[in-house]
Amino acid sequence: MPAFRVLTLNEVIIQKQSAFPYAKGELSRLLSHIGLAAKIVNKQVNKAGLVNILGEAHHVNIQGEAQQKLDVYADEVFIKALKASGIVCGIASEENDEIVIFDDDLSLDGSYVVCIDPLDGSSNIDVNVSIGTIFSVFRRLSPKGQKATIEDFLQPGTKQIAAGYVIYGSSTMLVYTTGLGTTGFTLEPSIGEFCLSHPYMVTPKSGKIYSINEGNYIRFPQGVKSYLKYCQEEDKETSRPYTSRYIGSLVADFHRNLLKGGIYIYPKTASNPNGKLRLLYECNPIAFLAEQAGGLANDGYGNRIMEIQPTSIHQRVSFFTGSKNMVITAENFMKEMGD
Ligand code: AHM
Ligand code: MG
Repeated sequence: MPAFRVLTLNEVIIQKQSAFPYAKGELSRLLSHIGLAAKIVNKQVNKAGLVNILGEAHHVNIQGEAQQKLDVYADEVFIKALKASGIVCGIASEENDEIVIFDDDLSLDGSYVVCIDPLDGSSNIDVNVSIGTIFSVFRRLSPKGQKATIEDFLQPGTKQIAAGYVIYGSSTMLVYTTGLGTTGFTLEPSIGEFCLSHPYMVTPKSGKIYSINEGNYIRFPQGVKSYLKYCQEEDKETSRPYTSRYIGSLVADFHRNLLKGGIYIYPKTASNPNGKLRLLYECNPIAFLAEQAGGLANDGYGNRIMEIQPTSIHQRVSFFTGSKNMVITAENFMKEMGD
């Protein structure tokens, strides 16, 4: 018989609800809808190699059914689940150029907007490598009862009410924060529940892992090049050389570094002059989780990611996140090289 000391996502959300300033159970409902959508997407991700779900979106399969790419499917599932929650009035998603506004009576009264990357790590989807969902929740600025506006989404990350990710990896995990620490749950597939597995996630102050796409080396700012040289130099006192690990899935790379200690860098490059990653639904939520676990998330130029005022929903930003001391050292190299 199981010990029944297992706490599920919904139980923990309800337990923590009273500590939340706007406690009316709304945020709990929203997070549990995200958990539900994650389970549906997870099911599909798990059988991605078996079913004809991969390939071109809108391609018609042998039964005459329209096939969908997994990222389009995930987008639809999360949108439906968030709409069904009745407390979200709009969504900004990586999959949609414009914001998606929910204009049914219930949703118009919703207090929240969500920024989401429904399935991040697109290059890994078709090859059975870890991918993730990343989300960020804000209270709306526009009056309730009206349609959500773009301004509701263009809030700095410091205004996030909640953020999190789902990693579809060797296990499926949901990691979230509401500003009271970073908490992780692992999906127990046989009972279909996210079970509390990482109550207080604290990232090491220093780590030994650096994660960056070194194939872009020639296009990196000089500060990043110098920092990489530092990472690779021999120095027993600081456990160098460090180890290089790069999956190419932000959630998976960040998750590993969060647990083990490390730094993730996606800098500005000659081909991506503003960086590649998106502020609203990739960097802000990851930054919130990193800071709540004792880490840092900056742009490489001494600016805190969560303090950047967004100007457009798909805005890109250069991103340095992970163990505090490593981010500080990397930014010192950037400062020294003046780029
Ligand atoms: P995507 O939103 O198209 O999937 O791009 C985001 C991904 C991140 O998950 C990952 O960290 C990064 O892009 C990898 O980029 P690159 O292949 O340039 O290293
Ligand atoms: Mg993405």
